[in-house]
Amino acid sequence: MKLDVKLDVKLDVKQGPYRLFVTVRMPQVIPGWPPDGGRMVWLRTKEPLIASRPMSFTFSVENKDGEPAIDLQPYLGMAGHAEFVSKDLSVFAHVHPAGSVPMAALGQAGASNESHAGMSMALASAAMPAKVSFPYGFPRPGEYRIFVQIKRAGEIETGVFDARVQ
Ligand SMILES: [Cu+2]
Repeated sequence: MKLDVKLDVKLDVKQGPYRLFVTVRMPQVIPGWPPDGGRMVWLRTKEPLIASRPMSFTFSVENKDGEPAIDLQPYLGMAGHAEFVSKDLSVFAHVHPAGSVPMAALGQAGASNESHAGMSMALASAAMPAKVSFPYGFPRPGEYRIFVQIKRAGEIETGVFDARVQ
């Protein structure tokens, strides 16, 4: 699905770089998009989110039947990209998953040694995992929004999640 968003914005601002955030509200599931009408789920425990503590944020990508999606692809060389943004926009963190995408998933043939080559062969037929985890620690309490971007079957999918941090 392609979404055309046109903005007509008049700003009375001083010279300098600005960052414009646009929130587009869409239903959780759009028929035909993502490819099979799946969704992204934040796998979080009931534990509260505490500021100044390193945490891991794991998101699961499901197909329309609620099963792990098998069509994930690397997006800009990563399994996913996440932005952690505070409501007052004073915090903006772009985070990548811990660890790296399997070499085979990145399509990097020609490994430098034999064991690597064997591993790549074994992984070549394996799909990207349907879960992606990001390490992050909120700098201070407050309301945050988490944007998670992954690629499925050639389409970029963005999950949006709200977080209240204590
Ligand atoms: Cu990124």
